[in-house]
Amino acid sequence: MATPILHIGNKNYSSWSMRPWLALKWGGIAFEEHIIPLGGEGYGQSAIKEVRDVSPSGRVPALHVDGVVIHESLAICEWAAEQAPSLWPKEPLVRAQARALASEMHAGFGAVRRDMSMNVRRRLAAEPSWPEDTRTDLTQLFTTWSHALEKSGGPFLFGQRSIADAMFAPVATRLRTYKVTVPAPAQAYCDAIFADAAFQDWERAAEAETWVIQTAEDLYR
Ligand SMILES: N[C@@H](CCC(=O)N[C@@H](CS)C(=O)NCC(=O)O)C(=O)O
Repeated sequence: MATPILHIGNKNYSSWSMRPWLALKWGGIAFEEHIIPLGGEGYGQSAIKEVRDVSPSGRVPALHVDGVVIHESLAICEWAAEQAPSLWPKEPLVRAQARALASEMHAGFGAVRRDMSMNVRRRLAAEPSWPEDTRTDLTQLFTTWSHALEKSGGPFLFGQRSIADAMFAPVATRLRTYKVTVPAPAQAYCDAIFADAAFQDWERAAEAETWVIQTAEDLYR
């Protein structure tokens, strides 16, 4: 297999890119990354030319492996888990639960994604007052996390790092950015993500980026 190439967006803004990037790193899978600065013409309409050139959906992330393109963050994570099975928990029923949480993140938490777009280096001075659906999402998020953490004992959702954590890692940065009041077990979980070496590599790169996308706050969730 030739070295796969992961096409991603700006590390500061592209939450969907962070997820498979972490999974590949955690799986110890060698890959090259190619950043396409999002913004400009076609942005927000899946119509950026450089993105369309590498991804059939017009969105990143997209992984190129031996002439095949895998788009969709969760599908890339699944490919990574086929190379590195420890990316999912070993026990089948626990693995099913981890998959459920990863899917729940991929398909859900729409209000959090709408109101708290990822901006790794941003810090608000005070928590905004959230609409009801966002508060409902946050309650659901903390409940989901605390059930998993209580059962596993932490520090990650299923004990060891898994794809479920890769899917939720951008959310941890959002809670920090928007100064959300976070219950203690959820905060301990966020801190475990923030202490992760691969996460810190991504964070450093995000902080060093100079691109600014004004509209990203409304678009990238
Ligand atoms: N469901 C997709 C979502 C990917 C997505 O929305 N990517 C954004 C960047 S975070 C994008 O490429 N946007 C391009 C555009 O809006 O034109 C996945 O899970 O990979």
